[in-house]
Amino acid sequence: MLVTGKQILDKAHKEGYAVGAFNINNMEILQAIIEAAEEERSPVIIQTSEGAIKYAGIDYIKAMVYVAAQKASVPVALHLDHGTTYETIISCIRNGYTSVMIDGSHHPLEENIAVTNEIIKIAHACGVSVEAELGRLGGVEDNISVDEKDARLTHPDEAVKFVKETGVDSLAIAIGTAHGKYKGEPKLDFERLDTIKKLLNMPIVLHGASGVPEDAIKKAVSLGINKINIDTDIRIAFTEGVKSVIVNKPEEYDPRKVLAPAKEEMKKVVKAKMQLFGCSGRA
Ligand code: PH4
Ligand code: ZN
Repeated sequence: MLVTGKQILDKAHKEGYAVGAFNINNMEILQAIIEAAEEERSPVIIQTSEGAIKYAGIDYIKAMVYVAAQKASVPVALHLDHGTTYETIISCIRNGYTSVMIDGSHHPLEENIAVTNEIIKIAHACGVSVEAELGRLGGVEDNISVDEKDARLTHPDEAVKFVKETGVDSLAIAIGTAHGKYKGEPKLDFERLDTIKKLLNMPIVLHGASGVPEDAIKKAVSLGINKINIDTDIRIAFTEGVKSVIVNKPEEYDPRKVLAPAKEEMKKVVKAKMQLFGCSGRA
């Protein structure tokens, strides 16, 4: 069944677990995630970046996710990940997304509040949930000093002001994770997370969670993370699955047989994440 992001995340916040938000770019990725959610009896957030929309087309994405959600017996939300332009966000609302992210994290605080409020006014009037971001995630390739990295992390007082002046449904915070493949081991600022969660008492989002060690994820969930974004780990599973066929059966030319192991690999990854995040059995 199709639900809003808020319906899924308010329950996770109340009951103290996190829900996986998995990025999709094509049908096989979507099917792998939905099958995993059904088998785990888990709520799930299907999300698409602006890049995914450009790649697949918003009409294809909407049609695929709506079919999947209508057939599914678990709650499914369709979410825009890192929306940056007014046009994309409005287009997602018009196309039936049940949740959108307005990423104003690159703006100064007041401007981030202003662009977030502009989206919230429209989204909430349409019954669509809104995620915003405060603080800057590192790129894994970023060659910046420790002080500079610290300065990018979410400031608790700013988070309080941001939520008070926007009324956003969930907030993505920067506590040391980065998008993409990590070179070293990420160090998460758990004290900062604990402080922010206690001050805000609302659903908190972690981006860049692929490659973060399991014990760090468990601790982050125990301290109040309720939505965890995973993309890179699914990309790796997909590519490894395809590679295994290309390498082991170079004579294979049926796309269905090339993609079947990729789907199985992705499904395994998603199921393991659901168990780790604590959303298995919560549907
Ligand atoms: N995301 C995924 C962003 C994907 O433009 P694009 O399609 O490459 O964007 O928002 C995450 O937080 C996932 O982080 P991960 O890559 O560490 O899993
Ligand atoms: Zn992200």
